[in-house]
Amino acid sequence: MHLEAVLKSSARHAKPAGLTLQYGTAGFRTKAEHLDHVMYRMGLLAVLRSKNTKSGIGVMVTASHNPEEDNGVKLVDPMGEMLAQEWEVYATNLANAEEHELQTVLTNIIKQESINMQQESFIAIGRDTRPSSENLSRSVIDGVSSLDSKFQDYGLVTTPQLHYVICCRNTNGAYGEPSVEGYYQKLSKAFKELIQQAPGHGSELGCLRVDGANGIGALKLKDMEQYLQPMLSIQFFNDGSKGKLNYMCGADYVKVQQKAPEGLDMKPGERCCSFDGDADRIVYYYNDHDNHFHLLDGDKIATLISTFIKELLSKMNLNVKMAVVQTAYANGSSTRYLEEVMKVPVYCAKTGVKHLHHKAQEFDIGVYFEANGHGTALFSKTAEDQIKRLVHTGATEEIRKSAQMLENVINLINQTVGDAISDMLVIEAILHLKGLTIQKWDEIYPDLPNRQLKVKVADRRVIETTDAERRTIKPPGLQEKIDEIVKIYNLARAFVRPSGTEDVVRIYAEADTQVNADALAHEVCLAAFSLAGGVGDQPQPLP
Ligand code: G16
Repeated sequence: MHLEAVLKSSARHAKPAGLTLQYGTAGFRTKAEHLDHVMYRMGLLAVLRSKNTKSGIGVMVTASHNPEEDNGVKLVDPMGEMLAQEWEVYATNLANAEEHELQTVLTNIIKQESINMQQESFIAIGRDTRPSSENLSRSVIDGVSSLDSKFQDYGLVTTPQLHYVICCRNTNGAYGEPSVEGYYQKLSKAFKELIQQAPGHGSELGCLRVDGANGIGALKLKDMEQYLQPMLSIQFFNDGSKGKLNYMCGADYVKVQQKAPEGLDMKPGERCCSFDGDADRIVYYYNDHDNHFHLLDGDKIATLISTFIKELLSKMNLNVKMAVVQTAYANGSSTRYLEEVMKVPVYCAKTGVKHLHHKAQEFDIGVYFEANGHGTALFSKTAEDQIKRLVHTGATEEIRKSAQMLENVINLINQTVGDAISDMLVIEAILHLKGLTIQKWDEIYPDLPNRQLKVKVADRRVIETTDAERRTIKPPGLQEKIDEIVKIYNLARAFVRPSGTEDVVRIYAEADTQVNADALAHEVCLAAFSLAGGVGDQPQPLP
């Protein structure tokens, strides 16, 4: 196999000698200045994957919730899902090959996957608003072009918009029109139809305050706003016109800090939400009349959506298998509510949407959400067909109406990946259809107080986990220490895991009171610091 053009161009995207990177929770992620060679090579890999699957593949340049100085890349597989895990190894090998090894690594992938290099390929490229993203996406295009592949540069798009476009292209338009315009039209049509089905609640939802994390989500939602009026009026905050991406704002900040983003003044009861840096996550929140902040995270969203779907299914007498998939971060109260009150089976997957998505695909209807607000609902082909049939053939008006509502939910929710804009519209529609205020939604079940912390260690790979990341198996003694600490507190749970997107170890703790959750998180943090090789100053208790 002659790859002269590839090697020649590669010299313009030279890998810093000795730099090794790991394919993490959502692709490669690190400081932007270390990523030029990775982008070029992911352009190459995307072409090989496209030839291998005989389908279009997406490459999104983004580091999502990470600070503005970071960047990263997410690869999108044919149906809009994350890159198949078997290919993550190829991605790592390719990213870490020294210049002189590149030809061998490429040839091995081609051989191992029996790739026909004459097969046509197509790559869709998108990027977020980071200052480094434009140049890095050019490096992806260089990689794609050096293998003579067709491509389309979609420019500034949200991550879920790129996933949507890929799915539309590969289903020959069955999922929708493969353009950002097509995305706006599909979602807004389903949203409008859903809202109009609300008996006696009118068709205006009032104002929603959106924190755009100073990122791409704000830009795209502004473009879409005209399609949503007059039903939904949006007030934008952190729209990128002045602040820095993800700095003191955005879904990750709000979830981890458990407070409102900077620059957003809330009056009691006002409905607010935050997107993350590439608009694939969303969390809601409000202040009550005593000015206490209330967060409605991915767990609350999963409960709202799955309860709504379950109610419709029971009105339709439709017996399909539905489940909710969460991660170890799910608040214990949400899991109990879903299992014990809603009687919905709940499964725990490892962190990373790729894991939740796969688990959710095992059911007729799989609702998956990470507590950080990343999630969606998946409907199997059989479930979709049954629902669509009932829209016309349902025995009663109630069955037909419920089926119609569910069909609109199917069209409104982005089934390819978690999507802040699509999830927001689904939530707004459900609140409206059920006549729920954000307070009433919050009151469905009370969250257990919880705390997330992070700690820096010399090499986070010294921590190995098992049981969907709920327990550690390495370093020796850490799990025993955590068990010992957890025993002291009521309704307590805690775990430690290495992040796959940042160079930190994450700590999660929940307990009966906030004071206890904070103390538990701190003690676990100290244990991780001392047993996993913490660097810098010893973590201090929360003020
Ligand atoms: C990515 C993944 C999420 C994951 C998050 C944090 O989110 O897509 O599934 O929860 O990273 O992962 P970790 O704890 O391993 O750092 P995003 O929104 O940053 O792409």
